[in-house]
Amino acid sequence: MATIFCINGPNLNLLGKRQPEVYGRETLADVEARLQRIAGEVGHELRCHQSNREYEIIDWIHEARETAGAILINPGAFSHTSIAILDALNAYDGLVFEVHISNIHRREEFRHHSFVSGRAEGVIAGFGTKGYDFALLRAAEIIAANARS
Ligand code: DHK
Repeated sequence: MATIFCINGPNLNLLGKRQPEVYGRETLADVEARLQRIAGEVGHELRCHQSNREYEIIDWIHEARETAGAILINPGAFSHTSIAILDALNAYDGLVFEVHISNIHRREEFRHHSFVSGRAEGVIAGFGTKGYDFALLRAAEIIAANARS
């Protein structure tokens, strides 16, 4: 059994309430409950965090260095600005999956580039909150394959 972190960045605490036409009507609690169920089914421990503060996200990535086999991360707007989050992920040896609820490539140009993408094993955008499920299942698949080899 591995530990997997799910880290959500700024404004994702308002999921379900802000711009539902972009981010949907599910709350973060709804999404995290579903992810916990999926993690249980595939036999992993999931730890979910959300913060509007860049340093807290960095601290959780540092904590993952000692404890987690994979990080699922939606850095929110920090995707487009934060070299510090990229540096923290570069100091982490496990799997990284980047999730965006919306299709950032169909939105404003400033959302098209993410500093995190070059570090991630996989990037998912535009699948709504289902993107977290896919990222979690893919992380579990790679963890299982690595354990076999
Ligand atoms: C979430 C945000 O808060 C935005 O700042 C990003 C991302 C897109 C998402 O689609 O989940 O640009």
